[in-house]
Amino acid sequence: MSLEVTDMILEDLKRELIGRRVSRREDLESLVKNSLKRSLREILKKNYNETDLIRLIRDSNKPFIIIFFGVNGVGKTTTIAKFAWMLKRNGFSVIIAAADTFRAAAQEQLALHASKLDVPLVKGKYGGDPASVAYDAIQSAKSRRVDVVLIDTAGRMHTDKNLTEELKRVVKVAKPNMKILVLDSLAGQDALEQATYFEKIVGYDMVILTKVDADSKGGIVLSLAYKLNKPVGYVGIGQDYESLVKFDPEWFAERLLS
Ligand SMILES: Nc1nc2c(ncn2[C@@H]2O[C@H](COP(=O)(O)OP(=O)(O)O)[C@@H](O)[C@H]2O)c(=O)[nH]1
Ligand SMILES: [Mg+2]
Repeated sequence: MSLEVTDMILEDLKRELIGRRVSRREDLESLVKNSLKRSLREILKKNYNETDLIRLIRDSNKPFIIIFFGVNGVGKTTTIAKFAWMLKRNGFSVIIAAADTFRAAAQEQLALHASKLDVPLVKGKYGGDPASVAYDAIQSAKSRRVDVVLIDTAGRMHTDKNLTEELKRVVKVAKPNMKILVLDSLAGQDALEQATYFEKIVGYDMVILTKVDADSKGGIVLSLAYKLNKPVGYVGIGQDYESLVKFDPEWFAERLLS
């Protein structure tokens, strides 16, 4: 958790607790813990509007286009597979665009998921133009009347200027209905830096926080809510398709203190 957020929570606690009369029978520890929980919950709820993605897609023109980005290894590809699974379960048809043409194995990884999920995949050549892969997938979705296009992209850092320009171009060509930043809960304060960077270059509507099942409390969520006004829509809690769940502020506050 960042120093800034910590300070804010401490201030909150002071306001709430200093000068308060406590009866002899009251348990001090649980009194403090409850105040702390209330404070965390308030921050987590600050910008939280429960995005009902399923309804949003149902009510939108088709195809509904979602692009996923984030640095290498955060879980973009896995999250897209989970998303495809969830969307199919809700009755939507899905097509995946493998617009990560940068890493040789990336296309194969997606192809494996696509065949397991029985979802069509549009691939590009290794080193090819990711924007044209996205474009082809969207055209194909239009002609086949597919509901949702999920676009996977190559991982990138702010140090890589080419990849930054490339992502901007993919976004420009695809004109997505929704942009999703994928962050790894194990990245700690680095995740905040990534969130700031991607906000600057392309912006995004939602964050998905992965690997919350690993040994991490995910304190980054507090910074995201407090500093960037960004809601976390879903969290990844495992490697299988079912392990993508809606973010729940109550659950998260509980978890931070457990
Ligand atoms: N435990 C756990 N592992 C995850 C989760 N999401 C992704 N992973 C793993 O993280 C690794 C990198 O994922 P990948 O989707 O290839 O990341 P990408 O480079 O961003 O596309 C893989 O081994 C995934 O199985 C999650 O929610 N929990
Ligand atoms: Mg990938």
